[in-house]
Amino acid sequence: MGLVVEAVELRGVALPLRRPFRASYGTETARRSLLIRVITADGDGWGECVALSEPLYSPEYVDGATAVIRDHLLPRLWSAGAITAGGVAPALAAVRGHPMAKSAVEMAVLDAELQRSGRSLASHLGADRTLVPAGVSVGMAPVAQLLDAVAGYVDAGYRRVKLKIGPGSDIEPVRAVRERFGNELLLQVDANGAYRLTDADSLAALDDWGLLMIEQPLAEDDLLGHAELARRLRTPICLDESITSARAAATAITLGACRVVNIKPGRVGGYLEAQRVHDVCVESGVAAWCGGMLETGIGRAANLALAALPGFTLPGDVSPPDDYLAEDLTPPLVLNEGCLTVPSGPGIGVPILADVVQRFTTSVELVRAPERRVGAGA
Ligand code: NPG
Repeated sequence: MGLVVEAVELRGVALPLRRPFRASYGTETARRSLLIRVITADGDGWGECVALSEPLYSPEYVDGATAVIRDHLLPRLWSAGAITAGGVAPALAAVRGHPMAKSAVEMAVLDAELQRSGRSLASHLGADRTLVPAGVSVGMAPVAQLLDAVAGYVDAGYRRVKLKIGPGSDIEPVRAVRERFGNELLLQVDANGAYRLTDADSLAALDDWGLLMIEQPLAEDDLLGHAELARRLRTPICLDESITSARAAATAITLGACRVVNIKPGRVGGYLEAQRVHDVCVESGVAAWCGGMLETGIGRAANLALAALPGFTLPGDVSPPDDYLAEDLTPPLVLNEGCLTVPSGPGIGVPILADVVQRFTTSVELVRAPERRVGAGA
């Protein structure tokens, strides 16, 4: 039975980061984020929109996502009447793009639906384990600082380390980390599309350093370039930004553009599409792992549920938010021997700390569903 959403709260929050996070697309010093709360007669559900404050990772950004949800997605949600989580994407499909905004709305409906039935997101998605190994993503930094950061993560027990790279900042940090920590460390790099195919020779120099993969070396629309690069590198190519849907994943894999896929629910329009991307990877024998977007504990808890599916065969960017947020919106997710426990409570499965949410709120807007005519049905 569908849920009747009575109102949706759009809440902007700004959470200080413990340290700036630098990647080839820019530097974040605080995590501005948008929380969605759907209010239904059967209880509430929460979602988190992972768009950044500026459109630097992808075209979406927090203020744009807020406007799209309010002005274009919610009217379609109201028109759909009583809705199931599986019905959200079809109801919103007429709106082009905006996967992060759509994902947040679907996540909130999914949370409400699962809370109502007492089922966890992990079991709903098909998780087959209760612990997931955690990798950590280290922002760009001068080499001495980078080595200190990696040392801390190795001591903390992380199962693999990912370095952000870009032209002019690639071989040197990789060599420094390998020389200091040896070949046993599971190490990978992420370029966020900063290279061109003409850089193939300098990327091939990374082949000597035993990397698990190089993530998104070229532009997101350059699948043929990635396929060509794959023929010229020994290091496996992983795609992130290019994988916008299960269909895009199937195309990239068929073209030989990647041997590994980073799955991020926000980037593909929701957890249900993320599950389908996972299925494509499993059917094609391609390794997958769960990406991260500096989520609060709300989004991260949901990511842990996804990361517990059987096709997630590599450690994901699922470090506990405590690592990068000065304060989190949920009780801490804890790293234990390099693993995190998959939340097992109903829905997203973690409590939300209302007082902390309140303290970091920068804006709140309650959008009510239009009055339904009596007898018009749900
Ligand atoms: O642990 O969430 C994390 C960070 C992982 O590097 C990470 N994310 O390009 O994948 C990325 C990057 C990112 C962060 C992208 C924030 C967009 C927003």
